[in-house]
Amino acid sequence: MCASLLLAPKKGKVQPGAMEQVDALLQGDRLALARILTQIENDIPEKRRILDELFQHAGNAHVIGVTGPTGSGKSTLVNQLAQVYRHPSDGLEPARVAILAVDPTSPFSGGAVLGDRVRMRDLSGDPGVFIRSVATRGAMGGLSHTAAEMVTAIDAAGFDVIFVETVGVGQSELEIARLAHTVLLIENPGFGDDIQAIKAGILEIASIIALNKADRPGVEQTELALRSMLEMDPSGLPAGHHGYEDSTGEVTRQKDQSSWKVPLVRTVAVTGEGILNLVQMLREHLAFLKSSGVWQTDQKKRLRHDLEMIIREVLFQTWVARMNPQEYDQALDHLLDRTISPYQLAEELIASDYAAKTPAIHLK
Ligand SMILES: Nc1nc2c(ncn2[C@@H]2O[C@H](COP(=O)(O)OP(=O)(O)OP(=O)(O)O)[C@@H](O)[C@H]2O)c(=O)[nH]1
Ligand SMILES: [Mg+2]
Repeated sequence: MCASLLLAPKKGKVQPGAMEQVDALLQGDRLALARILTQIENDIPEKRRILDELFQHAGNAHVIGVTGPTGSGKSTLVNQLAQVYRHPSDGLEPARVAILAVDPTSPFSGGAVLGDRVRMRDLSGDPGVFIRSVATRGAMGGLSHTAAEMVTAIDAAGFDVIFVETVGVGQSELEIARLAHTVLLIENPGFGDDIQAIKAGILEIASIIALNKADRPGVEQTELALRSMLEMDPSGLPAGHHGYEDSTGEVTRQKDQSSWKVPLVRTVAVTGEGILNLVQMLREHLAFLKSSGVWQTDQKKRLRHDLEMIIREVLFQTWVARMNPQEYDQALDHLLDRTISPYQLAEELIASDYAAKTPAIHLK
């Protein structure tokens, strides 16, 4: 069976003129971008072709993952950062900015509503800003899959900076580390008394830490605590090396020989204090990625990961297509009564399937 058939999404309605939409997107048509993002979300049959087409135009945007606890000020901060990128005071060209809010917290939590209202007020009407939210939690493939495809589309549409905002729960940090070039971690004062409150491993993925709500009490203690945690990163590597899943499925850390020292910036997102400094750090991180070659090696690792996910899927689907469902079900019964272990069964099934063509595959 051919790979493109195997990979074709099966659900969703065929939209007319998908390729015309791609052309319009590449010409900078915002409506076309919005439509294509919806098509990606809905997993329409032409999604594959659309993404194939967009791929060659992507790879230029600076993708900044913004993560941190609920209500820590991510939306307010991203809003402020976007303003600075749009209206740089230092003679730089204004950047085109997109914001992708992944799984925005329930409107009932309050924070999201306010943050988003402020965002709409300050940024709406600016053609150089594109804002979109996406709910992916619980969906097949998780955050990274749909969000990564959406980022590719936004990137191809010519945005220079893409903020991807996610609440720091579950696996989302690891996923954001895989998707983003720069991970901006937002923390707030007040956890200094309880250092355990900071999630294990979270500092490892941070490129920059913003200590937001620095107008609140406890900021000195929290800053000290965070700084000492950065110093004693247990892996022995400096923080700022993104975690990602390699081809063996193991989460490893990128060793990039970097000299990047994770900066900690105090911010007050509601007043804009510290924002210029934070933008400066984001720009410095981008310059560091480019000059050190990490940008290139990271990209290659990310693409390799994507490729291997696809290959796994194709191989698996090919194998499933060749299986006799009754035999497969019987084999599962042997597992159930524990007369064979999953490793042994996998080895047997693979060996019998490929016996005619290939030597038996031995799983480690
Ligand atoms: N005092 C103070 N309040 C802030 C600051 N930054 C944000 N806030 C407030 O904190 C609340 C939450 O802000 P959001 O920007 O919505 O936070 P968020 O992290 O995006 O929230 P979720 O998306 O719900 O996780 C809002 O009431 C903001 O006005 C700050 O620096 N100082
Ligand atoms: Mg938010």
